[in-house]
Amino acid sequence: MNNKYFRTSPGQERAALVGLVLNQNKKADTETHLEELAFLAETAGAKPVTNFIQRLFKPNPSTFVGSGMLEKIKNYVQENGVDTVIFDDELSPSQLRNIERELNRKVLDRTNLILDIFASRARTAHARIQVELAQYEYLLPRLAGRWPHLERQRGGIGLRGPGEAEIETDRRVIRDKIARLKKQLIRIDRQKSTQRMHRGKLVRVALVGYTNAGKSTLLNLLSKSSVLTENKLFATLDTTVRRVVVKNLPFLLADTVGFIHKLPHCLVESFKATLDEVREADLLLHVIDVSHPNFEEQIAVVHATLKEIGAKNKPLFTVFNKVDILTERSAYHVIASTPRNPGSEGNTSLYVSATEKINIDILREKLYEQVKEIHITRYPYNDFLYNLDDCNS
Ligand SMILES: Nc1nc2c(ncn2[C@@H]2O[C@H](COP(=O)(O)OP(=O)(O)OP(=O)(O)O)[C@@H](O)[C@H]2O)c(=O)[nH]1
Ligand SMILES: [Mg+2]
Repeated sequence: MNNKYFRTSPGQERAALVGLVLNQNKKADTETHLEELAFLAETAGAKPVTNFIQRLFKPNPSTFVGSGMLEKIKNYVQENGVDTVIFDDELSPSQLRNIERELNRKVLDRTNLILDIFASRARTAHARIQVELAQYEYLLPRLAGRWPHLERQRGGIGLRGPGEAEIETDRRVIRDKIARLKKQLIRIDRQKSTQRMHRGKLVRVALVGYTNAGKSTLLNLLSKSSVLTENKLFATLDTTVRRVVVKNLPFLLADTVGFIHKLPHCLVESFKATLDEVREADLLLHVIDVSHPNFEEQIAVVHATLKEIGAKNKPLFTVFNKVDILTERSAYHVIASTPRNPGSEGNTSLYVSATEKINIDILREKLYEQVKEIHITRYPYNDFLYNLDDCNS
């Protein structure tokens, strides 16, 4: 047992985390992914108590881990009062059922956990509908035989959102709900795209990046707003658009949902309208938490997600944030591993700290230059002074 973990407040779910090291992959990578899974579990309100890691050539088709490992997990959860076992990969419906039957505990996977966090954090009707749709899409193939032994203790992580009221076991009912939610979303999407059209020709910049990188902190700083920022994953789910003026140049800056390793496809699908803000932007401001030990993988995840949503070829301005907490050793690593010519990552890049306001004036200056280049193609004969209303959505 890992000594750094201990029993916490009553009512808090105790969770064991499980990850595989596949094929020739490095164990350290799985460990980092489990650290992130632990952060996700904490964000959802659970207390991660231990990790199980197994090296396999490929996942076991019926139980994901091997039978010996499953036995080991079973003994551990029984002896240590573990309520929930969370797997770092998406489990197939049959794997989920088999593991639950064997462990006699609630079993969640990474997708389930992310959906749960989205469900508890969705504030607007739009976000709630998007999350609910993704949850039903996830639930549909997994309905039969789930959690029969947990019937009396409904609720808790993985069972919030649509699960909280009552999970209908009738697939038809769920399909009807999915159809209804999709219709509602189409209606909202239409309204949103009309709103965006009414914003006129102002240059649109969208903050993109891994969750917790500091996007909302930068939006607040550049636009003097007070959007929620938190050291938790997925603090932002809804899009906020603010009108920013640098020198005399106005433009729109959008803050939106962050990306994550293995972002569930159903969420990307149902958050399409939210991500339109990124897809339709003229310039992307990619915010990177450079203090994170895995920031390079996070950059790759962001690029892959941008490709998935069809926003790959946009001009990109890369901002390496949180330089204030870089240790000297990691600073060397960062400088050695970032492109020699930062321009090759996109148009330009810059090291900043949003909280300590390091290099923010330079960021404003660089943003000004980039936005101006686009702006003058739209307003070739005018100066920059326009009287436009604030555009918040
Ligand atoms: N040390 C340090 N912390 C920062 C900096 N910028 C942001 N943070 C902190 O990082 C955490 C996440 O910041 P947010 O602005 O909420 O990050 P985000 O990218 O909007 O995250 P999501 O909305 O969850 O995707 C907060 O606790 C911030 O205070 C920085 O430059 N230095
Ligand atoms: Mg945010």
